[in-house]
Amino acid sequence: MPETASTAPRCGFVALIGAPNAGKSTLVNALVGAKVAIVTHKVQTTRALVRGIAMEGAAQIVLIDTPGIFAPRRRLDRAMVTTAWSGAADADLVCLLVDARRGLDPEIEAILEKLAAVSQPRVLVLTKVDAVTEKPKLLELAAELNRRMTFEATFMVSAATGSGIDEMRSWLAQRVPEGPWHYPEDQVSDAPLRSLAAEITREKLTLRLHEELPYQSTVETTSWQTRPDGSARIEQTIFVERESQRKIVLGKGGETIKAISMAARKEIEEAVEAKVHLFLFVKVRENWSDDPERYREMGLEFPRE
Ligand SMILES: Nc1nc2c(ncn2[C@@H]2O[C@H](COP(=O)(O)OP(=O)(O)OP(=O)(O)O)[C@@H](O)[C@H]2O)c(=O)[nH]1
Ligand SMILES: [Mg+2]
Repeated sequence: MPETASTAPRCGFVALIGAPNAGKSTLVNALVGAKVAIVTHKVQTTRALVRGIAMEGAAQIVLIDTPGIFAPRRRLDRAMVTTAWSGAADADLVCLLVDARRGLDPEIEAILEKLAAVSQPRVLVLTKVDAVTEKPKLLELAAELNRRMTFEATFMVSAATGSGIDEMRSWLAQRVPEGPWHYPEDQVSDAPLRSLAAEITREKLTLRLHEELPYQSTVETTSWQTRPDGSARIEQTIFVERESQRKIVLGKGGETIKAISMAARKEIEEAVEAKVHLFLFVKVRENWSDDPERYREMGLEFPRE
């Protein structure tokens, strides 16, 4: 290959879409090689677009993590699903992620139907292949999906074992268009640290209280001060909808919030590479999921109805 062809910079936007819990955020983190998006075992973890930046040779791959696509009911659901599709519409390439264990179910069918109207080139990614023991099943699923829709390529990946991740990154690096990088080479995400910090706390909250509440809570960073010794003093507010939920978040004698705070602080410290003093406040805001201000904070468009 002539030298210019391999060294000319390339840069492109690659959207990852799929049903809730398909493994989108986990795959973005694996491709980037750093945690830029939060992950939980719960559906509807990701709420707004998160961009993770992967570098491979002369290529910068900007991965757009999107909220899962499902039949929305509530206002927040609608905002999330609209955002997911807008992520696809703005990308150079769209990757459809399908949890290999689940296969082609009505939820995926509905996504395929809408995806047909998206004009960008498509790539199929079967995720969590480590969890599928019968390999012929994977091939069958890939063949079936390829019969249903044209994909430029099909990948079978496991973020858990790392299988298929390097191949996918290399392929994307070749495939994104030639052009200057959009971000500095060492940047892994476009999210400001204050939103990453809020997301980390939301992840810990969700992991800790998944049975009791989390969908109706949201976290905002309200203050961030760098102290003379280089440490950060961060205040965050957790919004819940009822007094009973506030009590759950606090826990007996404040035990629960303390545990959440400790886990979040540790991870925020890693992200900002500095000592962190984290102060969490829990506020009851009855209809926060109908409040436009909360959507702005999350980076979501507020659905009018
Ligand atoms: N076994 C296995 N589990 C995985 C793999 N990738 C993701 N998971 C798990 O699947 C669950 C969902 O992962 P996420 O990355 O949060 O999924 P998502 O598609 O971003 O979900 P939403 O943001 O809710 O739409 C988590 O419990 C992950 O640990 C994988 O390669 N193998
Ligand atoms: Mg996600």
